[in-house]
Amino acid sequence: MFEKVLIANRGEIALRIHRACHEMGIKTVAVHSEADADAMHVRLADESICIGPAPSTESYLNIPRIIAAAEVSGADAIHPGYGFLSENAEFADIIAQHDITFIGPKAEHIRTMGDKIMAKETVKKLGIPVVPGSDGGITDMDKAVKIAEKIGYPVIVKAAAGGGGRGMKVVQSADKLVASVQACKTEAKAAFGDDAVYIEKFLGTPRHIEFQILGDGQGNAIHLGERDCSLQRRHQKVLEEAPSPALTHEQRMETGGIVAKAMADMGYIGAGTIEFLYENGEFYFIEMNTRLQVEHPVTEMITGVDLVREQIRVAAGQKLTLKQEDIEFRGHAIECRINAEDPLTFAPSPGAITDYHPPGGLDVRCDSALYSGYRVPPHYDSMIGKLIVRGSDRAGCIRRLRRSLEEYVIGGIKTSIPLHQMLLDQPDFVEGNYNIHWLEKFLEDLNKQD
Ligand code: MV4
Repeated sequence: MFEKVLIANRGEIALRIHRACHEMGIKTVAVHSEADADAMHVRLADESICIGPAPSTESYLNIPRIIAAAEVSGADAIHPGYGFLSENAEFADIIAQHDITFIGPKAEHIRTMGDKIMAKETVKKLGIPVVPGSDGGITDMDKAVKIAEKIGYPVIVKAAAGGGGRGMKVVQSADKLVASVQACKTEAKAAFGDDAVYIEKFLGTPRHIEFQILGDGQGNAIHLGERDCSLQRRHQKVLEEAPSPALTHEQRMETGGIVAKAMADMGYIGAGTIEFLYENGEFYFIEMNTRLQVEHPVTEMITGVDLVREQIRVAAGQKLTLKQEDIEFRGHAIECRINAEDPLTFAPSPGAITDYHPPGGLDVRCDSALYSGYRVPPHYDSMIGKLIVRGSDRAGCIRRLRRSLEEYVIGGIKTSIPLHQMLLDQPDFVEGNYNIHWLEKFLEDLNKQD
């Protein structure tokens, strides 16, 4: 097992990783920007190293500085968290060249899944259902027209190097296809330096349902069920829950089983998420994330599995000791992402925290790096915490979440807590009756009211 892990991240996820390490008897090294000198992750870690100025390109994204920090501190592994360098295959390669272990999948798998055309081709061969479409990149316009005709309009054109909502165009009819493919290619080239695009059938009202998997690269992989992440605004998740209110246990075990087998066959190491669109009882793969995700705690709450601990164990070369039969799903969990922003306009609201009182009690978890007197810097993502609550069923979980949001005090800045309180009172939400468009529609209607 590792003796010392460098945590190449900040905020709540840096704390989350530190906690798993210390429970395993592993020392931690925090790296931080000048803006984060007073951050909680720096205070808790056994050692800390300043790696540069506030902008992430000069600190949390700066590979040479992070490698230097690992060498100086003698860390034997690096955990990238989420965001920043977590899905950078080159970073994983460079770490390996320095005889340090990257706590994550093989660079080859990060690279494959980073190219959305290759990702789709790979998982399709492994038996995962995908959205009908072009089976590879668009090479000529005649072929594009034929494929779109065959799958039927509307279609969506996506950039191979995109993902997470970047580089997509919906095409309603044949007369717009050629121009849209051309525009998508031009924009993809400018944004990602890669003009490869592909076509898919456009699904009108799907849910976003993702499966959590764990693999050890030694032939073993399991799934830990799904999370429903349909409540998003501008491709940012706002609230996530597990299990999805839309699935039966049989559906969960069927698709989960397909996904786990595919990951075992691939030799995948570590934690991963297979994202699907779900419509009319069918799953359609869209993307795979080769990292720990923000919303991983909802899975931890209902399964009792420590996902970060498992990531560290398999990265150290240990086999998965968990078997699929060991995974039981207990009750329901919901996560509210707490952002430092105006709950209605979404304008960022950084600044000094005057009071901090997180809620507590049975099955209430607050993952946050905030403390009273901390200043939320303006340079990074606005997410300052996550409230994750479990209940024995969905209704009980919602009641406990209302109570917890009511207790949560974050003074000095605006937060998204009032938005969550509104959401929990919407009949559609309470009934689990929502898809990927529900939240945007809800916010639009709110704005029309005043
Ligand atoms: C789609 C789609 C409809 N049909 N693909 C957006 C982010 C990226 N992960 C994939 N996305 C979508 N792909 C097909 N074939 C609709 C979306 C989409 C979406 C997906 C998940 C969550 C929120 C979304 C909001 C708008 C569009």
